[in-house]
Parts: sequence; C-alpha cells; structure tokens
Amino acid sequence: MLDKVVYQVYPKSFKDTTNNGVGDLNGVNQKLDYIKSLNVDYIWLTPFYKSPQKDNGYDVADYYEIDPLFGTMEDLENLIKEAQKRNMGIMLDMVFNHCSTEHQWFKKAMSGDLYYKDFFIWSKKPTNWQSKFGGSAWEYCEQYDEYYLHLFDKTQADLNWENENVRNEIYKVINFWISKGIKGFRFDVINLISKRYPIKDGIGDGRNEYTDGPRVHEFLNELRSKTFNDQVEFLTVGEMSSTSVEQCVNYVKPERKELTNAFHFHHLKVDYKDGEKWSHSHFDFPMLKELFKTWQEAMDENNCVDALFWSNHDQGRIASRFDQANTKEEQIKKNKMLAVSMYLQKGISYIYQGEEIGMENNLFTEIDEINDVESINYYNHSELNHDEKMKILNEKSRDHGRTPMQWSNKKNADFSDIKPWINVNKNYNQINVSLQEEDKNSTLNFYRDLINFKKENTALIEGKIEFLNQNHEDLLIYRRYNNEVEYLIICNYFNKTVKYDINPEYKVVMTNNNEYQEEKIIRPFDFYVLKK
Ligand code: TEU
Repeated sequence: MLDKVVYQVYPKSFKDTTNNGVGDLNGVNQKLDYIKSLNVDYIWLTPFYKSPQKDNGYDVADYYEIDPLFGTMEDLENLIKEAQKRNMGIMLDMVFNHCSTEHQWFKKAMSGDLYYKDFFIWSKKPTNWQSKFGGSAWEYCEQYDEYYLHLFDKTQADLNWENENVRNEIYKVINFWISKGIKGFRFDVINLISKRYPIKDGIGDGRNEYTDGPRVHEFLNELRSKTFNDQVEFLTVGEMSSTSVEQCVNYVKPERKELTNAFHFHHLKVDYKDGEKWSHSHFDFPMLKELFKTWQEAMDENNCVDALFWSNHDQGRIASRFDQANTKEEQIKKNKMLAVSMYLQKGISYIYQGEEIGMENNLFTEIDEINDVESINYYNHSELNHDEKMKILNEKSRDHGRTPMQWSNKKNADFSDIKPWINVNKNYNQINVSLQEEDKNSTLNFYRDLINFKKENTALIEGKIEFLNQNHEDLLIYRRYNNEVEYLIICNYFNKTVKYDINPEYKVVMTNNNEYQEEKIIRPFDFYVLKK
C-alpha cells in the first residue's frame, strides 16, 4: 500500500454539470481523465449522502441515499465503473461518530421511541465538554428533560457505540457500499466514538473523556471483522482528532486488524498559538521537523503505513501557509518544495483537489461570504472586533479549502455557469488547470512528475527514512534508502538564501533551482533530491 496515491474530491466544489451552482457526481465523472493524469490509485469522495448540509454533508440524514443535490445512485454506479476502467478505486467518507438530527433514528428518538433514544448519548446534566465548533457539547431536550451529546454542531448528534444495535446498523451501511464496488473508506473522527463512562467533567474542554476512549480499538476491530476484512487492496483511513503517536500506531499496526492508516494533524498545527486555532502565529519550524521525525520513525519501526498530507477540506490552503513568497515564481518554487518535503516521506500520499495547482487562500471581507459552520460559530462567539476576526478567518477558515476548483479562466473558473454556492477565489485567472497544462514548469506538471518519480523508485516507497541535521534552522533534510540506493532530500522552507555545502558524492536528480552547481548556496524555497 505504500506506493498508493489518493486524490481527495470535495464534490460540492469540484465540477457542476447541472448548473445549479453546486458540484456533483457527474462532475467528478467528467474529470476522471484529469485525475488519472496524476497517476492516482484511489479517489476519496467527501459525503454526498442525504443531508440538510448544516456541515456540508458531515451531517448525514440517510446513509443509504444520495442527496439529489449531488445526483443519483445511477450516477454513483457510473462513476465507480468509469473509475474502475481507469484502474482507480472509489473511497467513501463515512461519518459514524454522529448523524444529523434529521436522521430517522434521531427523529424517532425525539418522538418518544426508547429503542432509538438509546442510539444517542444522554445526560441528566451537562458536563464541561465543549463542542469542537464552540459552545457546550450538550443540547437540552424537553421531551426527556435530558441533554443529548453533540461533539460538533447541535444538529450532529453523537451515536451511542455502546449499543450493539447501533454498531450493527453501521456495519450494514458499510456492507451496502462495499456491495456497490467501493474500494475503501475514510472514517470521520473515528477516534471519538468510544466515550468514557460514567459521563463526567473532563480536563479543559473535556476531550480526555472521549478521545481514544476505552473501547475504540475493540470497536474498530469488530467493524473490520464484520465488513471489509476479506477485501483485497482495500484502503481504510481513520481521521484522528488530537491523538498520540502511541495510539495511532495501535490503530494501524497490521496485526491488530483495524485500519490501513490514519490522519493525524499535529504537523498542521505548527502555526497555531499554544494549540489554539483561532490565533495568529509564526510557524514553528523546529516543531514541524520534530513532528515529522517522531511520527515517521514510530510508524516505520512498527511496520505501519503513515498518511502523508498537506491539506483537506478543513484546512487553509498549504500554498498560503508558512513563510510567504513575494512573486509568482517564488510561489511556484514554494509549492514544489512543499510537495517534495511531504510526499517523498514514507507513506500513502493524499492530494486534496486544487493543491496540485497551488490553489491559495481566498480573501473574505464580510462574514456573509463565509458558509462554514465552524467559522460562523467562531465569529459569533469571539469577543474580538470585526476586522480582527476577519483577519483570523482569512488565515484559518475551513472555507479556504472549499472554494471551487479552478479549471480555467472562463466565467466562474469553469466550475459552473451560474454563481457557485461559495465564491470562486479571485485569483482564478492566474491559477487554473488550463493554464498549467500548457506550462511545463507548472505546479500541476510537477505534481505529476513527482508522483511518477516516487512510484518508479522502490527506495522512496519501501526504503527506510532518516531525518538529518535536525538543528538546522532553515532546511528540512532527510534520506530515504535501501540496500541499493540512497536519496537525500533537502528543502529550504524559507524565503531566504542559506549557505549549505552538498556532499559532492551525491548527484542532483531533481531540483527547482538549476544554478546550485555554481554557487553552493540554497536559494529561497529551493529543494534538491540527490542520489548516491
Ligand atoms: O473534522 C473533524 C475535525 O475535528 C475538524 O474538522 C475540526 O472541526 C477543525 O479542524 C477544527 O478546527 C471532520 C470533518 O473533516 C469535518 O469537515 C467535519 O465538520 C467534522 O469532522 C464533523 O463531522
């Protein structure tokens, strides 16, 4: 599995074929050749099930039905078939920590049906647990004079995994999709499913009471044994909220039979101040280096497959993070350097739509341009003034990752003929697929070359990884090697020139700076892949 590449599609923002302003499944189908041109093995689709869309589909109202907004079951079957023809598997996003309060289960619970009441988590009085989207994680319900738990929005009620009937319903859903020809799953916040009982106050926001909880490994093991256990080349990835290396190793150690790999987010919090998302902070490069080393080494030593990623639909665009580029040329160098620094590490690569063309954060001026429930809650709860809040949202809002895919410089970036559900980034005339197809030095063509290069070199897939010069203030340096060959990767994370002598025993096989040989210096955002 270490050679696999996954392309994440957020269907709502990918390609609109019905011209209603919302992307759809046929849009993904239409772009399959484009996706395949990146040498991708799996396409992960974020949720398109029936949903009131309070959290863009992560609030599922029916796990078996496709929301008409995105198309029909036939469209999905077509997509699976067409992807298969091109040797790509479709992965679905499964949200089982919670479901929408519009789901029949919750509606029945609210109508007094005690069988379904026990599908959810209740407490006579609220604890100090905070919702990930701000405010208390408990919502009062008059019917029972009790509170139900929602770790996310109040329209996303947490499911009670202690109840065997809930687990069996979930396994039924998974098997239904496997029977449709699905080749993998991404499981949303899967390490939050086991809560600690009795329910009580926790430390800080309460997360220690439900993160990596007491029965989570047992549940995942059971889930697998009742569903995809016998599937070949089946790829599962669990999204882990605030987990630890030790826990993560346990989720993905092959002999434990839980998941193929796991998303952990510590490396994407190096520009948070004291772990707080809604803050400005310079990025902590030594911490980033330390995190890469710790996680990669732990995964490797335990024979685990790590998940390599820079972005997803919950993150600001990676092109806009860390040290800033001043010119278009510098920006392209930075995009390439970041890609090399991440994807030549050991693990499965996950590329998020638009990352491969270096899509950037948008500029939001008013709160009504923002759609994301987390950002709006932040805006409403924060005591800062409007300008300060907008400044922070312009760095951190999840909507930066959700602006429409930029296909060309036609109207609305050729995403849709009508005004899209969320504004297109104003820079689409400069950054789009069509322009980059024509330019052999583009970010897009570089992503293609990089993926092919990795796939052709066993040392970069299965070889060991070792991080070097951990004290160097500007450069990330690591080597990948097996018995036959060694690669040395050097990346300058900063917009400044650094003196560094490369050992002449190595020869340059890939770089974004062709002038190195003369000057023996590493220029802003340079990278080198060297071979011995
Ligand atoms: O995300 C989980 C999650 O914790 C982050 O999105 C979190 O909200 C954010 O990074 C904090 O700043 C998953 C999905 O990816 C996300 O889109 C959903 O909103 C969330 O679960 C609830 O299902």
